[in-house]
Amino acid sequence: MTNTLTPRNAVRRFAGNPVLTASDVPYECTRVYNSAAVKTDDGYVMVLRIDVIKPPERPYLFLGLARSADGIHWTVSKKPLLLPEGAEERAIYDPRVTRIGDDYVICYAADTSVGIRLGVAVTRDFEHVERKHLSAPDNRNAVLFPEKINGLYCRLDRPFARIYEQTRPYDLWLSYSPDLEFWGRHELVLRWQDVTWGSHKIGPAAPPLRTPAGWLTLFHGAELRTPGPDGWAKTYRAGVMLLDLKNPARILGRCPDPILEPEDAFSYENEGYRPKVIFPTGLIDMGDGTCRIYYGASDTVMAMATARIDDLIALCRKNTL
Ligand code: BMA
Repeated sequence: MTNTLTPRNAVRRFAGNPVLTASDVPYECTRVYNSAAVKTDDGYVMVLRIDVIKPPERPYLFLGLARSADGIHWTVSKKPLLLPEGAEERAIYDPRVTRIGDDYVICYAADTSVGIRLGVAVTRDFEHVERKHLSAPDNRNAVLFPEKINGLYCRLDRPFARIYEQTRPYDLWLSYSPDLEFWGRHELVLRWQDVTWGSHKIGPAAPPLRTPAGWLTLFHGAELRTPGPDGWAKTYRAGVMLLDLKNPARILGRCPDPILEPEDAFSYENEGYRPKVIFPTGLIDMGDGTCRIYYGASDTVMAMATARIDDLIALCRKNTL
C-alpha cells in the first residue's frame, strides 16, 4: 500500500539534530538559533543569530558566521560577522541570506531606540559586509528572492506593530527595489487570518526556491496556547506555499497544515529557552530532487530537516486557492 502524502511524512528531521549549539561557538554565546543557511560554490555558510545574555546588562545580539563542507558539520569562525552599529542598532538578529548572482544578501532585524527596523546588507566573501538599507520602524523578518523579478529585487517582509494587539495586522507582504536600498510597490501576500495555526502572527521564513510550478516558499506562524511551566505561551510552526513566478504576490496554492511543528519525540524542539518554537530560516535545493530546511528550535539551537521538492509542491497544489 502506498502512503498518502501528508505534511508529517513529507518532512523528515535529520537524525543528528541539533546541527549547531552554543557549545560549538568559540566566543561567549548563550544561544545560537534562527540562523540562515545558504549554499556557496564550495560548501555551505550559516549566518548565525548569537545571543549573549549577561544580566543585569541588556542582552547582546549579533550575527556570527559558520562554514561547512556538507551542511551538517559546522565550524564557527572566531570573529563575528556583523555587530550592531552606532547608536541606531542596539541588537541585530534573525538573519536570512539569499544568494543572488555573486552576492549574498543578508536581511536582519535591528532593535533600535525607535523601534524594530529591517536591515539589508550585502557581502561577497562573508568578510566585508556593506549595509544597504535600514527600513522605517516597524518591520522584521524579511527575505530576498534569489533572482530579480520583472527587473527588480523582490523581498518578502513583515510589518510589525511594536505594541502587540490581536486586532493589528501581522501579515506577510512583499516589496520591490531597483538597488536593494530603495523599497516600494508593497503588496499584501498572506493574511494571518487565513492561517489557522498562525492566529498570533505570521511571517516569511527562508529564501524561496524556484520550481517550474512556482516559488516554493516557507513561512512561519505563531499561535497562543496555555502557558507552559516557564510561562512561555506560543507555538511556532512552519508552513509552505507556492507563489506565482512572475507575480509573487499571487498565491497559487498553500498547504493548510504546517509542514513542521514541534513534536514531543524531539527534545530540542521542546526544551530550551522557548519550548515549542520552530523558526525556519533556510531552504536549500540539494540538486537531487530534495531540499533541506534549516530551522531554529526552541530559540536555543539549530536543526535541519529534509523533504522531496515535489512532495512540498504537491502539498501546496492539493489546496489551490
Ligand atoms: C519572534 C522572534 C524570533 C523568535 C520568536 C519566538 O518574535 O523574536 O527570533 O524565535 O519570536 O521567540
